[in-house]
Amino acid sequence: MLEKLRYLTAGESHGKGLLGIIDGIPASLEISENYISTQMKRRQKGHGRGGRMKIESDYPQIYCGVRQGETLGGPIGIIIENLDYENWSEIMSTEKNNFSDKITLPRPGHADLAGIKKFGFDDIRNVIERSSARETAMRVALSSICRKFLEELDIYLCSRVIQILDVKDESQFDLSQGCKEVNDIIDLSKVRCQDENISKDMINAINKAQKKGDSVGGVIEIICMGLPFGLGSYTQWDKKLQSKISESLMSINAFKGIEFGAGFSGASMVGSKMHDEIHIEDSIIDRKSNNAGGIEGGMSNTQPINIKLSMKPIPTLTKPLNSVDIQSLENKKAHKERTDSCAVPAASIIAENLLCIVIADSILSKFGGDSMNQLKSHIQQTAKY
Ligand code: EPS
Repeated sequence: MLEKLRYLTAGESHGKGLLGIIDGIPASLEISENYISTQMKRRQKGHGRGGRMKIESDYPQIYCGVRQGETLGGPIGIIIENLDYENWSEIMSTEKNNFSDKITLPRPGHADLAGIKKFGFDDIRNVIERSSARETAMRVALSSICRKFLEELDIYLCSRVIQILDVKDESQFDLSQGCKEVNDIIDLSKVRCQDENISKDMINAINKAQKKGDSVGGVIEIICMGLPFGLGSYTQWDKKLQSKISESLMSINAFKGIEFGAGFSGASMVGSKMHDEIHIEDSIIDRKSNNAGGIEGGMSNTQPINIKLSMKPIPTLTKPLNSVDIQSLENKKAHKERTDSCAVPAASIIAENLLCIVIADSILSKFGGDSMNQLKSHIQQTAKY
């Protein structure tokens, strides 16, 4: 649970647009539509995306909460128009009209079946629209304000794709050039993989699946650098940093697994190999390894936070799986419509940005401050102890 920040999104995938509000950002943080737009453009990219991203500009209009390029300390509202709405205005009209076609063939793996049962709908369109990953566009817009907040405090994040289907990049994340710089380079890869040759194999795997009417998932890795000691807490279950991060990141559509540091492989290590020995150099307490992934006892320990996340293949298949017509109760093939064959690179951007919300919230929780200057002076004061 977030402690100092609150945010909500609204909007259907093919409705008029997406709305978002974030509350709790201190005053006097410099922010612009241009800055947010850079993150929006990153989310739109990636090999395997469907036709929708060619239609949308995903321009984030800052509607309120900012004046003269700086936050005012109150809620910030953002609007993103769905440019595709003009093709869906009859189907998605908020006023009653004569449109009556229904979708009745739930896609295995999608929210469709449980969604209609939950709300008592007879039309899966009502479920598809809000359960769509389109909603993550607004979450990236809101969380990129937190990203800017972290950059002001010299905290940076980067991510990469390390697996698409069975094509794996097993190398160590090379951060020698710095987190921000590495991210700019990785953004140049169509699959956000650090290795050029493996990128090609990943692209081939996506193309092969797409040709067969199939989809693919994968694994991403995120790093966050520049954290102080003690974000999160060991004192209560819902204050542990890994709990807060998991809650946020596991809410991303299609995400099925999360690991911190050595993660599942830590289970097969003995304690003396797993735990990161502590030493002191030039008065700085440091580690030579980071199997803990930057979190010990539910708190940041100044090592980079290291997270891996697995994403399942997207459930909309152009060669659909078996399903049941919920109206006639006959066995039929599942519903199909325009889809992405792989959204793993885009998901890495979404995850990076959502992690910014949790880290920003934990910083505000530990240090407090109504303005950026107050916050910075609180951080400086604490660093003395
Ligand atoms: C998405 C918009 C959607 C999909 C994708 C994410 O556009 P459309 O449904 O019009 O093609 O590209 O949605 C899903 C993967 C999903 O499962 O719903 C976006 O803006 O990211």
